[in-house]
Amino acid sequence: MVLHAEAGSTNRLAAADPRPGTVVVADHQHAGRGRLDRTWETPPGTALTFSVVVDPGMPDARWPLLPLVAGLAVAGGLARLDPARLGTAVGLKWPNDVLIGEDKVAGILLERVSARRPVAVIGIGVNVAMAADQLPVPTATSLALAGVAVPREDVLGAVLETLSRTLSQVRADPSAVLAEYRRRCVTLGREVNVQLPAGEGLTGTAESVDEEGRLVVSGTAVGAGDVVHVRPT
Ligand code: BT5
Repeated sequence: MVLHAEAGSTNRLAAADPRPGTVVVADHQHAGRGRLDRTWETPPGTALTFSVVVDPGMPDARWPLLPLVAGLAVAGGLARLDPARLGTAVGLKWPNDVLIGEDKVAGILLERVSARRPVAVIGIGVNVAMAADQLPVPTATSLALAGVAVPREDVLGAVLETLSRTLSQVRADPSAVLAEYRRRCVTLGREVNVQLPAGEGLTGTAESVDEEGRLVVSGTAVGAGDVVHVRPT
């Protein structure tokens, strides 16, 4: 475990020396990255920002499951911190935005890095202690705002534990992990608008998550894209 008082992006640091098992934590991250060149913003002292290097030990064909696995692990780790408040309140927006109610409490950036063999750098940001006026965007929330006051170390411990367990499970029985994912995924059954990587949009009902981890929207399987929940169906 490498702990930095301050870092630009823990994903960048981890990717620079991607040894499986490495965990890079920043007390404050000042140039956090989201997907597609977006930014991840966290005021000092309020968030957990870290990256884990993982050798998934899975064939390439199963790599698309990893973002879902990471999301499920983070959601499960947060739920365990306070089962009464968070047990069922923590949901996943496909593929891996971690929500409390409709708002994002944690984000995940998973990157494939080629070392001796390809490894995954899994970057995780959890909004732990932000007050309402510290939220970077109106669609964000924090554990504190959900009534859960917990030290960041406890969040790190819980998430690392569920991540390691969920990775072992997916190697042994991917279908069982996908079944658990579907139970946590609040996108299913909703009307959604998906912004596809090529730029076009797709609107329809999120019907299922298939065995490859793709979201099926009104009959079309989508492997990557940004989902907006339009309204409950
Ligand atoms: C993500 O991207 O959600 C991935 C975030 C990953 C952050 C971790 S922190 C440790 C590691 N090191 C890094 O550099 N990154 C990882 P995406 O789905 O693209 O969401 C980004 C969008 O979420 C932004 O454009 C904002 O709208 C919003 N956002 C930014 N900061 C946020 C926050 N703290 N909480 C909730 N939403 C936020």
